Amino acid sequence: MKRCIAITSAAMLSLGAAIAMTPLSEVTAQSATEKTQTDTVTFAIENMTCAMCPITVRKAMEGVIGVRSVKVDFEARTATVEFDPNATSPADIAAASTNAGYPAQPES
Ligand SMILES: [Cu+2]
Repeated sequence: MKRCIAITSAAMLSLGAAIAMTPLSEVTAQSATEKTQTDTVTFAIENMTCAMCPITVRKAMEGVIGVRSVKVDFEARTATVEFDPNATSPADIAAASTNAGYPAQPES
């Protein structure tokens, strides 16, 4: 089973530092259910000035078909979005927030 270990290591490396903190169980669950794929992207959000702004951003992003969950961090000025990559894209999600008055940029 040396081969399996090598493949796993390569996959882990390619995931990069940002996703390295993801619990292994979550990664396994995602690859096991490829048909219901979920991507997670964090967006930098501009113009959030008060506690109500994150709610507007969240509602705008949740209105995009394919978006599964939105977590807005007011302090960090970010929104972390889980979505079905077969139904929508980071560009569409960013556009929804931008159209609501909060320009969003996917972070890489
Ligand atoms: Cu506000």
